[in-house]
Amino acid sequence: YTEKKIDKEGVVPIYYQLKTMIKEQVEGGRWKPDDMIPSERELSEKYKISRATVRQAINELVQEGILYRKRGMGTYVAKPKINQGLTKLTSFTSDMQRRGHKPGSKVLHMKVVPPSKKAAEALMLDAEDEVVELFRLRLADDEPMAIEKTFLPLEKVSPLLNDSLENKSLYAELKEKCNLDLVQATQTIEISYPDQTEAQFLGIRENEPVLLIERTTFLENSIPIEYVCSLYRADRYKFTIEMKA
Ligand code: 16G
Repeated sequence: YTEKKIDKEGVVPIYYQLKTMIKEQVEGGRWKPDDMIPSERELSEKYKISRATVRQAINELVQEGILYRKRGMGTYVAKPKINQGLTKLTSFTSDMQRRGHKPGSKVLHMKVVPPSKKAAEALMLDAEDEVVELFRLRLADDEPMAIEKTFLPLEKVSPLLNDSLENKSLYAELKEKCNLDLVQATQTIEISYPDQTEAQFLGIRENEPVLLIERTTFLENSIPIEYVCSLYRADRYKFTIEMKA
């Protein structure tokens, strides 16, 4: 492996060249998750560039979730994002297990409420019908990944109310306790920003972008059973879509 050099005469900004070099070290696996990277001073001396230039490169890599800082300690390599496929209808629990992470969830609340307009529409309910609103924080290896607000028609899922769903798979419970088979889902993904409470639950800064994901899940014969609105950490999560021509 030969070290790349910084081209000081070119049109590509110097900070950008350094940023690319650091990214390549991380992606190439030479710098591993939780490794400490050289300090600003070391990098500026090594490449004979200003500390402000080094700082700009590092700041941007921190913002992109490739590096993270520990106060008064240094800058470290972040863990790679969790990559979830969007080809199969799966649960958070099975996704995490398949990737070798320990799934977890904290129930923030579970209550019976009248459906919101959106939930009523998605679940094809009337205003008089009731829904179970389940608000959960999802964890991977004890680290917060997402918050999910799930709406389920009470009429079909009442056995869920008997037990706590703490650290349990909703999909597994729907199958076992309610005898419901989920067969398909429609999902949208867009950018959003958490409010103060949401950011706190996710352990991120307020106004750090997140992925807003809405899903409606169906039983056989297109009967809607679940409407979920979730916020996923954009610094820890990415999605892969498979396409066939
Ligand atoms: C995933 C789904 C969510 C579903 C949950 C069930 C996405 C974006 N969301 O988190 O809609 O309610 O799995 O997981 O994939 P569980 O069975 O582990 O509770």
